[in-house]
Amino acid sequence: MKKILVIHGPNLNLLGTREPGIYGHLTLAAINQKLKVVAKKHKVALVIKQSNHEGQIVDLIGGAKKNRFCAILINPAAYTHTSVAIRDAVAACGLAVVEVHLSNIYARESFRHKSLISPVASGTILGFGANSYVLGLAALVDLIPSK
Ligand code: CA2
Repeated sequence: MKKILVIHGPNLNLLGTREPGIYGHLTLAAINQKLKVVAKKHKVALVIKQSNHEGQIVDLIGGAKKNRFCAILINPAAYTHTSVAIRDAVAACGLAVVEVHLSNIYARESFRHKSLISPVASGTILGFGANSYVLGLAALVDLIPSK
């Protein structure tokens, strides 16, 4: 079965506990559950990680191909706007990568208007709450090479 790596960036472990007006009421566990349902439908396996540490996220992305993942779904969270290291890891990983965001970053503070990741991602889906992940995973499944 094809394996997809899902990476949740910093502070996404706090979902559902604070700022529901921006990020919704669902916890990260609830979003992961939704993703597992979609993955089952598409007959792909998911490995889901959350990290608050930039270097750890770089290592996950950098090791993905060697660890036999065929694609990556990532919400880089605040690192979206700051991390050249994560951008370089995405650009170098040799896999399809879909970037997702719960909120519409372009409708928020100006410091969130720039994503360093979008130019090197296969595509970006944002602004649909937890559904961004669901849509992103479906789009990613379509990008996976069939062999
Ligand atoms: O909209 C998104 O998915 C973001 O990636 C979420 C990040 C934010 O820095 C990006 O600009 C957009 C923040 C994730 C932290 O989420 C929290 C949830 C509850 C309480 C505090 C933070």
